[in-house]
Amino acid sequence: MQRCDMLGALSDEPDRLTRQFAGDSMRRAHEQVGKWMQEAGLVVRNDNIGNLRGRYEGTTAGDPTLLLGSHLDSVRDAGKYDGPLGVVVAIAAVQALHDAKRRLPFAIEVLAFADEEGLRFSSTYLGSRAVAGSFDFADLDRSDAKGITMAEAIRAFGGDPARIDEDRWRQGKVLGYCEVHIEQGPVLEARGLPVGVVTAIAGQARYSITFKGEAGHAGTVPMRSRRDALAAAAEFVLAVEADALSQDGVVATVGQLEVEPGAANVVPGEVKLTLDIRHADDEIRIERARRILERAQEIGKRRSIDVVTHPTSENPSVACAPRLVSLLAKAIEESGHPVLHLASGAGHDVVPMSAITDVAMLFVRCQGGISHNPAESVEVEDVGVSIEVLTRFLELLAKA
Ligand code: HGY
Ligand code: MN
Ligand code: MN
Repeated sequence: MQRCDMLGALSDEPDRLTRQFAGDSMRRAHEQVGKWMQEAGLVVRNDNIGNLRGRYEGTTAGDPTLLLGSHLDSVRDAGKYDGPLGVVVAIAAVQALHDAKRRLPFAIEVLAFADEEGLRFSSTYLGSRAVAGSFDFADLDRSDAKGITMAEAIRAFGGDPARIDEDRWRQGKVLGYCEVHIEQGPVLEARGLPVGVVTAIAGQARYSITFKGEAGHAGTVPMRSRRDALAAAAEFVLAVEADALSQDGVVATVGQLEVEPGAANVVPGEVKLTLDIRHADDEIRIERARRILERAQEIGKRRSIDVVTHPTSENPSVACAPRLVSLLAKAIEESGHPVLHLASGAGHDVVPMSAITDVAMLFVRCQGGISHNPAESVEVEDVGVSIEVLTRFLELLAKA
């Protein structure tokens, strides 16, 4: 808990927790987590994209590897457990082996991923994509809000964009990737359970949509002849909400909206907004996205507003591996807790990692299901259960 508090104080902004990819606070987080990794007997290295990796060898060289970890980057004004909890719990499980001078019949690599949230470059999973070999090199040309390209940011951080391909996993057989993460939802709390096993991760697609109207004088342009970009965007935001409410299991969010020129006495000429749409079933998600984007065009046409849609990321839904899910479930039973299987609406680094290995997740109860919000919180007892379950999971895997 103290470690999450310490990481929660490492921010790019003075009065709230925002830790972006390849920024100064990420560098300080690496220094801190690197120390904890070394104390736990992990051999630490930074890779080219900016992940922090710690390796704990197995009994025999050439043993397969179990991957653990989560992400160290955050959203804006974040809670302090989304990501870091999974990293510190993984380190704690290895620390227990190290303290007992024990090695397992597999190596363990703890991956502290560089960019799960995509805050800085509207990307997703930069760090885990680099490890999984699905990094999109075109992303290196993306610029952040200050006009710094991803390639420049990586170099400034001490990484090397030209060698990201070397981050791809090449160290032999992988037994799986298992991530501990707060649930970020209300289910465990509603059921009175400390932890749960994840069955699948919902697919998600994100878009940047621009509404181009005509700026004008707020006092003189008659209402009927306006091409008000914000009025069109506002109608769209409500249409998104209505459409998502009409289909079970769909969640759709307009999280960012920028108005230009943004003056009280100017009819808005242009609005740029984001759309995030998700569903456990990819077919349904794709169909809803098509309908919602069609609505944007309809609204634009009726209001003589140009609507330009630009997909920024898309990730399919991913099923966790039954073999690992049942080992996690057994570990929970052995810890004396009922087993609940639940799906994840939130995306996680297991999504790209599922391309190279079996994946599994252990969810930890969080108060009110609140996340992506500084009020995010967990109980120390539940964190204790998650460390015990992960430790038992390692033992079960060693015997499997
Ligand atoms: O948005 C998500 O699902 C994750 O927190 N990046
Ligand atoms: Mn997360
Ligand atoms: Mn998150």
